[in-house]
Parts: sequence; structure tokens; C-alpha cells
Amino acid sequence: MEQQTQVGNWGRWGAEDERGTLNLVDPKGVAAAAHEVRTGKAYGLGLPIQREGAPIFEYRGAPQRLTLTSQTDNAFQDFPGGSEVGANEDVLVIASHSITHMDALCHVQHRGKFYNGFDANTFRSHTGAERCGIEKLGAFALRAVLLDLPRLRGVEFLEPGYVVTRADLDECVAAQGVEIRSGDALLVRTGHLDNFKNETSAGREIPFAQAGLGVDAVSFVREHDIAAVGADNSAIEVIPFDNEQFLSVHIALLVELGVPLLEHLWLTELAEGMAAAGAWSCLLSVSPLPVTGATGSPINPIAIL
Ligand code: UVW
Repeated sequence: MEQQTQVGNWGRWGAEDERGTLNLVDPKGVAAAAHEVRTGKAYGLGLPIQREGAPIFEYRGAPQRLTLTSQTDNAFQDFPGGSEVGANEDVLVIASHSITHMDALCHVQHRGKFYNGFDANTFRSHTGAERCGIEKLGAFALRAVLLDLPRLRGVEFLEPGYVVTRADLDECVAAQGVEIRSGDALLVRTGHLDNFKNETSAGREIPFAQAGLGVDAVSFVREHDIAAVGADNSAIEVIPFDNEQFLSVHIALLVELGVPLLEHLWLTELAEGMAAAGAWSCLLSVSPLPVTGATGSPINPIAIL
């Protein structure tokens, strides 16, 4: 008989589970997370959705807001009183994995399998994901902890290509004096988006390389039973990819552990507010668009400190 090796969290919540570590978030935990609200200030962590200055990979293209109808079209003049009223409407064209977004568990497959061992061949171009689409995750709220690595190191941003290790995360937890609990979201600030904003607004190119988690840091997520991981970079993980393996940290987090990823989070103001409050935890609410079979969704998470 063929020996089955246990992969990460596969089977932990049953053979049919498509929610991964979001199973760690329960109503009791959400009620407890509400006690993390200290100042009452809400921070939107989504980047502006605009053509100019969006951090995108070339093949995804910039987000586009196109006017569908405007007040100048007089399109509604046949309605009662319509000649005195104008209405404006848009169409949005956005690659779901550009700007601030969440990766569903079907975003990446490894050796033909999604999270929980689901066959990646069930993904179809026209219908999308039969298994582990974003609609299976839905909206959630939980306690979140922010680890501010540039603040720890006394720099504006980590060097592009810097591999964030388990030791970095442990050191940051100790320096910030924050407790990590099972079912928390982990938010990692690298300073990448600050550097991106500064350099592009000055008309300079930024390198393809980005600081981010290395494979070694995955043990932090696994051992603390983290429910979701977010960061202020493009892919959570370091680029170029650690171990010279394409998407090595995506494989470990999304496929093996079933951890949803929150990318391109704007964490700078939240980090400043947390430093001023002397508290590195908050209540976080995340709501992906429930697009059936989708691999990800734009999000504008709200952190309430
Ligand atoms: C990839 O890195 C391929 O996608 P994402 O940025 O959505 O994680």
C-alpha cells in the first residue's frame, strides 16, 4: 500500500474542508477580539484603486475605472423629473491579484493539489474553482497583531530581497511585547510600499526584488496557529523566491497550511497609531467579494485600534 505523508493542515478540519485556518476563528474569539479596540480609530488598509502609481506586476495591468454613464449623457431624461437629475456610474476593471487583495486557497496549486489535497484539475477557466474558491472563505473578523520590522531595525524599509526569518519575527514580538494567540491574523510590515510610493513619485524605478517572508518564517505561522497572514508587499514572501522555488512560501502557507493571504496592505498609519498607543494588536475585519469560484478578491480591510 502506498504510504500517505501528512501534509500541513490537510485533513485537520475534515476531508471536505475548504476554509483552512479560518476554522480557527470562532464567535468567542471574535467577541474577545472586540476587546482589542482601545482608541476606536478605524484604519482602512486598502490602497487607492487608480491607474497611476498602483503597485502591479506588468502582466496584471493597472486598475481601470471607466465611466459607464454620466450626467452629461442625459440618459435618464425620460424618467419623471429626469431632466433635472443627473446620474454617474462606473465600470471597474481590476486584476483581482493586483492592488490590495486576498488570495483564496485555490490561488496556487502544488504538484496538482490545492489545500487539503483537492485535485487542481477541478479548476476550469470558465467556471473557476470548484474547490477552495474565495466564496468558501467569506467575510471574517479576528484579532490581529502587527509586527513592524522597519521600526525594529531603525530603518524606513527592509532592503529589497531581505529574507524575513523566524528569528526576525520572534525578536519583533519580544521587542514589541505583544502576545500572539491561536486564531490571530499576523500582519508583517516590511516598508516595501513606503519605498515604492517614495521612489515612484520621484520618478525612479524600484527593483523587482522585495523584502518578505522566507520559508523559515512559516514555522512561526504554523506553531502559533495563525489564521491569516498579511503584509505590505506584493506576495507576502520574499522576491526573489526563497530556496529558488517559485512561490515557495505560497506553497507552504496556502497549499500546505490553508492560510489565506492578504497582500499589498497599507500598514504605515496603523503602525504609527499602534506605536503611539503602545499596543500592537487590534480588531481586523476582512471581506472579500463573494465571487463564485474566484482565486482572490480586492479587499479594503478595516483595522480598529
Ligand atoms: C502571486 O504572487 C502569483 O500572486 P499573489 O500576488 O496574489 O500572491
